[in-house]
Amino acid sequence: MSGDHVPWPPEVAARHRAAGHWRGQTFGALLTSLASAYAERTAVVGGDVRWNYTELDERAHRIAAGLADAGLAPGDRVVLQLPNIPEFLPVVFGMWRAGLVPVFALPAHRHSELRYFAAHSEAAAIVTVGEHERHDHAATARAVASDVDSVRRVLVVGSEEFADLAAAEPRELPDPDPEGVAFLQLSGGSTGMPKLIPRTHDDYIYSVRESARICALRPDSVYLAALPVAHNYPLSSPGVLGALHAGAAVVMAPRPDADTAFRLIEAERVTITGVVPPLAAAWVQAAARTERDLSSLEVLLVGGAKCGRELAERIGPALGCRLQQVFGMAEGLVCYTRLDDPEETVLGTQGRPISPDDEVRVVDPDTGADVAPGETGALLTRGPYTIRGYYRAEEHNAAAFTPDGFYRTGDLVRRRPTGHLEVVGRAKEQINRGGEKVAAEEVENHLMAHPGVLDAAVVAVPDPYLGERTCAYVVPAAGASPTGPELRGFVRERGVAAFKVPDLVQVVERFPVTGVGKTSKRELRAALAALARTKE
Ligand code: OOB
Repeated sequence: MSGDHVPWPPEVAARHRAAGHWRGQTFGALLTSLASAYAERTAVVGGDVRWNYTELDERAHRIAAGLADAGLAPGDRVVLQLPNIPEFLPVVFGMWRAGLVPVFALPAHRHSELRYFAAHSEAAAIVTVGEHERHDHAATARAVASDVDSVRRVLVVGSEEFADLAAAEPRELPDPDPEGVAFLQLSGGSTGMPKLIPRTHDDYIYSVRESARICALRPDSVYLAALPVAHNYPLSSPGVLGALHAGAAVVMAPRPDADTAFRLIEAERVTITGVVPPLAAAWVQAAARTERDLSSLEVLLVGGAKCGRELAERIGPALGCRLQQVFGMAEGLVCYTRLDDPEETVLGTQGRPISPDDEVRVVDPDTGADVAPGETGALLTRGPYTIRGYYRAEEHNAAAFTPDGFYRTGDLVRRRPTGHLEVVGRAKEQINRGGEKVAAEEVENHLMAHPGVLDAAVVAVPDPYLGERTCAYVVPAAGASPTGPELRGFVRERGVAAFKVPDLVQVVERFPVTGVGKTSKRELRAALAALARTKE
C-alpha cells in the first residue's frame, strides 16, 4: 500500500511515538488485550445476540482465519457494507487480524458509489448482507463484482457460506504494521465521488483512546450505536470502538428513530449515545410524550452538522442528560466540548480538539494569512490523527492540503481564547443534509448525464429540520423539457444513495452570470445559493 497514501514525515511520526500518542498497537492486538481485561463483560448486544469480550474475540479470530482461507491476503482492500448488526464488530476485527483493509461503505450507498469504492481501491472482495431495509445488498454487491475486475469474492453475512467461513479454526496470523493503513474511511466530499481516507492503526487508536477518556467511558457504560456504525462519528467519536476501548457495552440500534432508540435505552440502561442535530430534535420532541424510562442516559453527543443554540438548550431538560457537542471529520480532527466545560461553552461552541498536538489555524480564505484572534476564517488543521493526503488522489491532495501538511477542512470557524471552536459556515461545495454530506459536483455529474440537461448546479437551501436540503438548478438542453420528478427518478436510478437525490429541482432558462460575466460552477453555486436564501 505504500505510495498510495501519504505518511507523516518520519520526524513527525517519531514525535508522535515519543509523546506516547502512537503506541505501536494494531486493532487485532487491542482486542486481544480487551478480551483478557474484560472477558465476561458484555461487549455487544443487538437483536437476539449478546456477546461478551471473550466471545467477540473468538469470533474475530475465526473470521480472520476464514477470510485468509477464502484467499484474501494481507493488504487486500475489502469493501464492507454492513448495517448496525452485532456481526459488524467481529467482522471488522477479523479483517484487521487478517491484515485486510476495510473500505467503510454506508448502508445507504448503492451501485454507483460501491463500484467506485471497489474500483478505486482495487478491492479484492465485498462483504455485505442480504436483504436489508427493502434493499437487496447482496444483489448490488454481485453486480458491482461483475463490473470491477479486482473483486474476486462477495461474502454475505447471514448466509450459510459466511457461517462456514466464520467457523474456521482460529490460528495466529501475522500482525500488520501499526503504522500501516488499517482501513479506508469515506470523506463527505465536495468534488466528484467521496475521497478515500487512509487511517492507520496507530493514529486511529490514539483518537479512540482519547475520545473514550474525554467522554468519560467506563466499563459499566453502555453506548447505543444509533447512527450507521461505519461512519467515523459512531465508529470512533467515541463510538463503538471508544466503548470497547473502555470495556463498555455496545448496543446496536437497527434504526435511529426515537421509538427504537428509547426502547433500547430503557431495556439496556444505555448511558451514552451520539446523534446528528435533526435526530436530536426528533428525540427531544418524542421525549415529551414517551413512557420509556430514559433515566440511565447521562450524555448525548450531538455533531456531524451544526447544533443550533436553541436545540442545544432543549436537550438537557428534555432528555435528562448532559449535552456534549462534537465537531469532527473522517480526515482526522475531532473536537469535543468537555464534560466539565461551563454551560455557555457547551451550548455555544462545537468543542476543542482532542489532542494538545492538534494544530489549528484559522485563516483568511483568500490570502491564507492567520486572522485576528476571535475572527472568522477557514479552518486548517494538522496533527497526530489527521491524514496528510487522501488515498490515490495526488492531484486532489495538492489542493486539499497546504504544502506543509495542513488539511483544508472547508469549514469556517471562530476560535475562542480557550481553544473552543464555533463552526459558523462552510467554504466547500458540499451540502450538509443533517449530517449526511452531499458533494454538489457528484450530483451535478449525475444530472448532466441526462440527455435533456444542458447544465446543472446543486446548492443548499435552508431547511428547518435537516439544516440544509439540496436544490438542483437545471438548464434544459435545446428542445428538451425535463421535469423535476423525472430528473429525481433519473438520479435515483443511476444507483446512488437516496440522500443524494435532489430534494428540489428548479428548471431555469439560463444560469445567472456574475458582474464580469463569469459562469464558473463556483460562482454559479454562490449566486444560486444567495438566491435560494432570499426566497426563504
Ligand atoms: C463527521 O465527519 P464527516 O467526515 O462526515 O464530515 C465532516 C464535516 C466537517 O468538515 C463539517 O463540515 C461538518 O461535517 N461537521 C460539523 C459538525 N460536525 C461535523 N459542522 C458543524 N458542527 C458540527 N458539530 O461529520 C464527524 C466525524 C467525527 C465526529 C463527528 C462528526
